[in-house]
Amino acid sequence: MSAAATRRLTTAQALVRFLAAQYTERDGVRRRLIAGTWGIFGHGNVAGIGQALVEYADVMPYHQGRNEQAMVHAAVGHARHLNRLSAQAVTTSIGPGATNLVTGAALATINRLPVLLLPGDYFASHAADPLLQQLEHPTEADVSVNDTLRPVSRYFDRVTRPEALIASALQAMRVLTDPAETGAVTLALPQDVQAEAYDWPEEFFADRVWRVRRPAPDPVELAEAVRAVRTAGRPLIVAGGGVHHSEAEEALRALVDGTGIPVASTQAGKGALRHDHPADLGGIGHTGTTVADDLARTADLVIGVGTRYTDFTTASGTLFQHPDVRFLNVNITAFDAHKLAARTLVCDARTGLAALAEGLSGHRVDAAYESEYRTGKSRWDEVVQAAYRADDDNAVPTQTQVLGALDAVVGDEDVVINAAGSLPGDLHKLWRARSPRQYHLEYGYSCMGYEIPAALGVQQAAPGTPVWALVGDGTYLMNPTEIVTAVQENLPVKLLLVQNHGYASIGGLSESVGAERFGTAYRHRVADGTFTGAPLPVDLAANAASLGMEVLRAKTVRELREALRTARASDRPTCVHVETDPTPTAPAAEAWWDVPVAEVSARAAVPDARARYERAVADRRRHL
Ligand SMILES: Cc1ncc(C[n+]2csc(CCOP(=O)(O)OP(=O)(O)O)c2C)c(N)n1
Ligand SMILES: [Mg+2]
Repeated sequence: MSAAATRRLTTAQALVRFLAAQYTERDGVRRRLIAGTWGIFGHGNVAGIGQALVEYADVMPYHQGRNEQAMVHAAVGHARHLNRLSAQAVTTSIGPGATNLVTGAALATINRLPVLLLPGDYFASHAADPLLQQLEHPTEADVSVNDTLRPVSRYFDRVTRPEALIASALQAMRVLTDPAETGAVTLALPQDVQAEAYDWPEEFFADRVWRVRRPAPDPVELAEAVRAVRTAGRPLIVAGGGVHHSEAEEALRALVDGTGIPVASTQAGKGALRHDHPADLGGIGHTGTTVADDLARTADLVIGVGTRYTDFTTASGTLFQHPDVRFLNVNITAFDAHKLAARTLVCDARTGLAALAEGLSGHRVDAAYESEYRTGKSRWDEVVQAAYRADDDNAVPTQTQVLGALDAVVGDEDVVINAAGSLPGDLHKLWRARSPRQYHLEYGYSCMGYEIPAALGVQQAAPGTPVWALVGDGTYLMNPTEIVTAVQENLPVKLLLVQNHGYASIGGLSESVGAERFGTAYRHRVADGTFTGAPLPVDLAANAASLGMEVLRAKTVRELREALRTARASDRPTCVHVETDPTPTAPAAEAWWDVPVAEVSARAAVPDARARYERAVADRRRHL
């Protein structure tokens, strides 16, 4: 009997070799599962994974990031743009490099997007504790700072012996490619184990294909779902991110064309239908459109497709007000399908929508209902036009005029990325999504600083596509570092930097809850101790230029349009810097958002805000 073939490699070499041989497959299309590895090196990974990456540079592309959190954002942007069919890995040192991953991991897991995290960890041997940057836990000796990644990871293991990698790496790939379980996956890698050699079975390195499944609906659930839709008078579809992850946009359109059921979308779902489809009502909830929210208030059947029903979508439990409203949730994750005591259809979105369309053949909503929402939709189109319109081309633009200018220059293929500030609300209400991949809002975690690194990941996933990162000044200041990476990697991302000297979003929120805009403006401190002096003399355009970007400063609507056109055509990373007129031109919120107001206070601003709060909270319903 001959001994099975083995290969003697370090644990780190074996992992990199293994990752380079993993593939996903869905609908007959095969892709690299781990398309590349981002890394910042320190003593926790330089001699292990770092050495392995140079050894296998021919099969595992390496990208040099500036900040660990940002590397995760880049990987997440990449995975989202490719509908979760390809991910990237992120390797870090031990200690601060590793804990810098936590925010990115939370973002990935909350948004159900895959990323493989490879932080360095303490010596498995504990030979020379405490090593540099090691947490010495006085009572739990196996705990390291990497344990902070457990609650934000969908799979976590610390690989304390080389051969333990085999089972762990396979489980990690299973979770990354499971559409119901995916999120951040962490393999913490003790430093000594990374460098240790082992005789690996050759089969470990063979090409391996992970089929991303499309589970079909249960026939009983399907029959009940069809009956529920057939008997509903005012059905409304809420399209969430799952529609995109499943590439269910055409199946959704076919269902809607057949039945006339209108579609409102969450931040993650926007673009599920093209904006000019007669049944597309735009965004729903706190940042929704009038037509979508009016229909939501009166819907008797809400059909959630691939949605988590966050508080923005449900207006913190106040939106769905029909006395007999019922929910039908199509979701691959039973956890989400059961929300709001819904009737469930636990399956892949595309498969489920196609099955529903078949079961509903010949069924159509009332003509009166269709004409009601079509009228509402055309009224809303006028609201968008008004918010976008600039009567004076030589004036400083308002924020909605900035969006109007961008709307005028983008094509169907452009990708617009945003995550936090006042832009997400304006975009959700106003943006006219022209293709399924265009509207890239990270609103599961709404993490300031996601936009620029995510643009790098999207650009890597879609070379040649114009990719725009929209960032406020606060967001820019939080995480501009990956501009340097864009320059290094020749990624011609476009940065639209909106300067309004602070947190317009939180300022407005603060005012509405009696907190008097405290700590939300970027202004000098004055004699009375308040930040009410002149705006700070920061020049973010000069800052972006200093990091290597081409920078265009737009002072008027006309200059902005010109700058956006130039940026779009440029093959260099380009920043368009625009100062905005703070006059609000966005339509007001149609629905509530629960931010509790102080019940007692000596300050005059609070009692009115609290009274408004109590009136609003009285509308909350529990759907049981
Ligand atoms: C990492 C992080 N910290 C804090 C917040 C809370 N927050 C949400 S929006 C915002 C201000 C954003 O400011 P800016 O980017 O200038 O946008 P603007 O509100 O002015 O439109 C803050 C602090 C957040 N979402 N993410
Ligand atoms: Mg701002």
